[in-house]
Amino acid sequence: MSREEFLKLSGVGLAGAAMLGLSGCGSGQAEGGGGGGEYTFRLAETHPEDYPTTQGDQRFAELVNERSDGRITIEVFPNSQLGEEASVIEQVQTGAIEMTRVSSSPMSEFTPNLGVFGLPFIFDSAEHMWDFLNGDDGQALLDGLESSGFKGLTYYDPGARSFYTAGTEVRNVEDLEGLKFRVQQSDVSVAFIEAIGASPTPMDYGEVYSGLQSGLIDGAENNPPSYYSASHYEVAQNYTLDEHTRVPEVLIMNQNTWSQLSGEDQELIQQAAQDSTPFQRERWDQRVEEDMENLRSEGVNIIQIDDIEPWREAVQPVIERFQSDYGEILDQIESAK
Ligand code: GTR
Repeated sequence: MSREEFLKLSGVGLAGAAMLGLSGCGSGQAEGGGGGGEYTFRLAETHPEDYPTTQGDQRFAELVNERSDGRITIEVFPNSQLGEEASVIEQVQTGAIEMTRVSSSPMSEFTPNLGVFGLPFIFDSAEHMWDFLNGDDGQALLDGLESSGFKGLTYYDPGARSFYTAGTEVRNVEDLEGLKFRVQQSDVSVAFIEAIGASPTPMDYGEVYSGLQSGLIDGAENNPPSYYSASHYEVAQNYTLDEHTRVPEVLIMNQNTWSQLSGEDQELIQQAAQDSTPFQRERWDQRVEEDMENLRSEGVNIIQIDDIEPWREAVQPVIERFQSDYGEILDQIESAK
């Protein structure tokens, strides 16, 4: 749903959201734990239980539960049980689901500014990305989610996305030409793949395995934990570590549900979300190491890229194309180096 459609519908949507978000939860004062009503919120997650983002969600839920003395329960639903990301985001926007952890790429269809993260090679390293996200400009982007009906709670580490292919080995940027790649559902992801002369197919994460298996697509791109945990390496054996994007994960909540909480509860939830991020980042780093090892022992053909310069040059047209949309944020990212 676009922002315009959302605003048009919000009269109805928000009333519905209020009922759904807070229904069946009872209310009343609890002792300690900040005081306030009792709530149960659902949090949708794409990944399996042992994946670092899910572990971050779980830590967030535990902290909220502890600090509210059991008044506020967050139920984490892993494995896309509540739907694929694009549909879940829409449901969080209307309030049918209260919370989710998703990638900024599909979020950019709802909050366009987040599309900047789909642009290739804008961060030099994880450190550069975190310096930006933890600074005022990164926080402002998260706060900007409010304009499309979301409360942005915190960022999680997304690692770096790289290409993987079935068949063709990609050693140079020219090797991408003519290949069909699955992309996340966002305009910027589509434009990026077009700019390198390949052909983009936006599709849900849950369909990538069968897309690779059937030959509908030649490849996809993701970080090592996703490539490994979703078993995509079984049907796409070449992994080209070009690390083209770092697309932050975001933990978000329905804005209307958020605005009905007391100030104390808001602070409690906000703080718990922020406090879950260092834990998620630690798990992330461990998991990337483990999964690179797992991929090696599965016999995946891992292709290191020694000189990334030709890749950077090849994607310049897409950076220029989005200059008018993201120029200011790109400058902020540049100055966070
Ligand atoms: C993963 C991300 C997921 C999902 C997936 C995808 O890296 O954690 O939330 O967006 O990529 O490519 O769809």
